[in-house]
Amino acid sequence: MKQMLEDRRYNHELADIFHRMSACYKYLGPQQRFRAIAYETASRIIDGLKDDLSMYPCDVKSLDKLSGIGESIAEKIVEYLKTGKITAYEQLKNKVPEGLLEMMDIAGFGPATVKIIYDKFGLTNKEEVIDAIEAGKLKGVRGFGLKKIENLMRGWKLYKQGQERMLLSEALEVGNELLSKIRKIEGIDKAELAGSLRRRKETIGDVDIVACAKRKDWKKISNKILKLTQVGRVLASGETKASFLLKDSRTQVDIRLVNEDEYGSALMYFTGSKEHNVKLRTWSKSKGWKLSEYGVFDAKTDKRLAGRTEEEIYKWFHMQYIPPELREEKGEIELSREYKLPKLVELDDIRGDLHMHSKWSDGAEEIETIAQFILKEFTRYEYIIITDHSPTERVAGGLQPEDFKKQFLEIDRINKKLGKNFIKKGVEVDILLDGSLDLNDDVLKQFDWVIASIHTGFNRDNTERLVKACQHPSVNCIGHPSGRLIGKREPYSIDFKILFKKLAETGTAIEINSQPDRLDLKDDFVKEAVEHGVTITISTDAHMLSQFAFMELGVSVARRGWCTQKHILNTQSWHSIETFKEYKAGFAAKESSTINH
Ligand code: DGT
Ligand code: CA
Ligand code: CA
Ligand code: ZN
Repeated sequence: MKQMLEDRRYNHELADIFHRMSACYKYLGPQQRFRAIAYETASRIIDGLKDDLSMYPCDVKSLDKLSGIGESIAEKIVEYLKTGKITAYEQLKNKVPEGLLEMMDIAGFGPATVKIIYDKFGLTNKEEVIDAIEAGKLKGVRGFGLKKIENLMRGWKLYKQGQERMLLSEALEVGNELLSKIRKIEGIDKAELAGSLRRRKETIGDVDIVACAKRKDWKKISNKILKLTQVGRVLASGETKASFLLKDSRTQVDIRLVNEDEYGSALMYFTGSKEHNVKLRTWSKSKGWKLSEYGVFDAKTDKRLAGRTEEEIYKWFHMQYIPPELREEKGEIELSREYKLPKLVELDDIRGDLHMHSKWSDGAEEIETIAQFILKEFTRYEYIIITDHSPTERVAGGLQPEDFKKQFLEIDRINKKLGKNFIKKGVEVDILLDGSLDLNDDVLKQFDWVIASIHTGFNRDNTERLVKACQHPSVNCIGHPSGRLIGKREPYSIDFKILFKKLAETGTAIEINSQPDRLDLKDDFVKEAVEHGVTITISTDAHMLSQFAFMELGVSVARRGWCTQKHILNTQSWHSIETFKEYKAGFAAKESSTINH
């Protein structure tokens, strides 16, 4: 049988090459802008494909049919599948400083900056560049003022942090793949993800797995694990523990083998968080018990009291089960002792997706294809809202008012064909620099759902812009509120207290955007928003079909933010969403009447 990681090889390699080709074109200047965009799109699409390209028919005509892949790029794919290289890429590499290209992924290092660095200083890799900046060698060069240098160093720091930790989505993918293989090894009774991955933190340092088997089999099992195709360099291999790096990546994996009667306590210990563990252990000590990774024991007699499962331990402690997402030492232990933990929202509670893009703006698919896909793959969904971009988003194919009119007709046509009002008419409207919106009120009124988002002006405090958007009578939700891209762009500054108050007062919702590098609003702020009475939405912002699965990530952010089903708007029927909108409309009417009198 062919192994999963090997099956996926072509997609990752090709996505990577197309990303580099896009970088080459970016470097070569504005006249190559469209090529740069086309290759970046192709890279994203290939990375998001469910099946490996090697499973597709290897000819230009079939590949050309993939949305977002044009004929010229299809040719490159065929060439790569057949020969293992792309001639155009080999030629392009000669025209650019290859070692500097990846710097353009770092905030602040645009093509113009990188070009100056290369032309003026002849630096050829990023370490040299950073050394030069730190040594003050770029000072005084035109275009490298104090502010610019600061900016570059901030971008670099963020980039380095991003390299050290993985995004949750990547870690889940490799973690689950490994887990399913480990569970199949003979002698393994049970196995589970542990660590920050089980707690679903937004970034993951390393992957932890706890597995249970009879002691006599440990050595055999350990050897089998280290022979899995995913395993690269082995860092440690004892009887009870195996640590290794994944092949082709810096990701570390720690696997522990434990006995059946200590599986629960080991899982609990290695799930963490460390702070949670310390607190729980201290508390149990005060009760005369000893809690460790090996079990719960009587402190005096050392008699084993519990440890086979986590449930058994909580039961012994007279505590409510604490979901891993809450184990962060934020009051969960106290509440669990009173059986007062919230019943967290679940993926199955979600009844619709409120943010997505179609081919009309920068999405990859036609609206009809999206609807058919959702009806087949997400059978619980009762509605979806198409929210393409407004005019200002030129690069993202923002629509003009007359385009939206045409889009409405198209949506009506498809809904009629489906026999139900499944697709709703929405928009992601830009919040302009002064806080006004990119479409006028008459246009905005016609949508079923309006998300207002910031896509410009990231280097300032944006509280006022967002507050103004909340006050707009047609705005139902604020999209990706902090603007951050994990590992790439810091959030802009916002006074969340002011924003949350305004959201609650005006009946405007706030989004948890489920894109893996956004996860924005983030967990801690979600908790705070809910405490202020703000309504939350969880949306994918999908630009292609594979991204609808990101909903799971958004739900885990909501769970880490202590949300129950009732805090999340899209766990409700469309009828309830209409009711939510009425509150806003009522608020807006009241406001305008107080202004008029
Ligand atoms: P990460 O990998 O940085 O994303 O975060 P974690 O939480 O997965 O941390 P990791 O991999 O170092 O350790 C896994 C778990 O093991 C951690 O959540 C709690 C437990 N643990 C590790 N070191 C200690 C420790 O010194 N004391 C206690 N009480 N628990 C620890
Ligand atoms: Ca870990
Ligand atoms: Ca670890
Ligand atoms: Zn969007």
